[in-house]
Amino acid sequence: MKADCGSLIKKVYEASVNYLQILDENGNVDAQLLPKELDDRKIIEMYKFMCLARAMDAKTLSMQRQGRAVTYGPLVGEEATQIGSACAMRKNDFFVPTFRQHGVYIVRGLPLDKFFIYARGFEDGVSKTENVGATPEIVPVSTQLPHAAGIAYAKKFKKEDSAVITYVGDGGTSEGDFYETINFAGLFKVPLVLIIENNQWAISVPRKRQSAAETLAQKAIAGGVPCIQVDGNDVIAVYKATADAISNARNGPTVIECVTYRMSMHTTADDPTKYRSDSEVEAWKPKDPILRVRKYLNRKNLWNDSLEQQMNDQNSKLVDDAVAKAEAFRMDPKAMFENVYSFMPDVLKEEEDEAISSNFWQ
Ligand SMILES: Cc1ncc(C[n+]2csc(CCOP(=O)(O)OP(=O)(O)O)c2C)c(N)n1
Ligand SMILES: [Mg+2]
Repeated sequence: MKADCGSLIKKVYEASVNYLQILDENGNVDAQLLPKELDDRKIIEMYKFMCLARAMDAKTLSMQRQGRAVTYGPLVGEEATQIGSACAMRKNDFFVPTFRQHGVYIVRGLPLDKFFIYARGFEDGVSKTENVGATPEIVPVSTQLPHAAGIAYAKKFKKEDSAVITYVGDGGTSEGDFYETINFAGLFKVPLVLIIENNQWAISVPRKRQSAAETLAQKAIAGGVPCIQVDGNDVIAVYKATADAISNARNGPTVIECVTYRMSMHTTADDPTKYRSDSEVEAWKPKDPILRVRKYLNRKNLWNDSLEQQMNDQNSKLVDDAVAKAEAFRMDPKAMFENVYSFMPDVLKEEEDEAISSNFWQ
């Protein structure tokens, strides 16, 4: 698109955005684009992680409805974006999430019971995320991005062989923090991979009402940052785009827009039937990220109903055991008074004493 300024004297810049899909809705793979390291074993592993993420998600939602978990942002429909990118990360890479990338944590090795402790509303669940190379989940939209760029800058400064992988929603790309991050990352060539998890909605605001940009990826171009748009429901394409960006991170940042769909509500505090049509949701169902991998594996005789049943049983047990452990967790009431002030004001000390002496926590 060009601004109308009469006769064009000379063109000073031109750009385009590539789109990557490797595994289509019918389970067909473009063999030429399939990364060599993604053998059958690795694809099955990604499939299992996606199914575990979905099982964990469904459990959390039902716990929230029973009053056993706090407000929760589901990930269903976005498994390929989360698991594909997480599986491309190396142990020494670092992950900076929003409030929705629960699936990435599982791949990074956060114990499942920790996830459910967090889902119950206790920060202990994400208090030691540095052990899995991550920051805790955060809710203020896009504020994680400058932090991620700063961490990436530190990694470059210390000459660490490590990339920082951060996430933002489609709505989050409208925030000033997003543009400032792009500018900083491009200028200082920090090892940052910024993944836009474009699930088409920012609560009740559709993608088209958020930006006139044809793609969200192209927002990177003005900051001199390479970008790509990917089928975010294709776990193989997301894996490849992320792995490529990580291997290029020592030269600078990349922005990856993953085009996916939020199949459920924004959070448990939201009712999407008030603002979006059932037909839109139905239209995305055939593009399901899990279904297409199952089609691919079935066709290659790598999967069948009995393996599926076995996996589902295992996932139910993993999730149920983790929930039991999380529900047995008792919070130390002191924890909520820590890390607030550098010294404890008298009024807070009184509240702490009262909290500790009450029976509420037993
Ligand atoms: C700075 C800020 N503004 C507003 C909100 C309220 N809020 C929470 S999530 C959200 C929408 C985010 O949409 P998107 O970035 O697309 O991410 P998604 O929820 O779809 O994953 C908003 C407006 C907030 N948490 N922080
Ligand atoms: Mg969104």
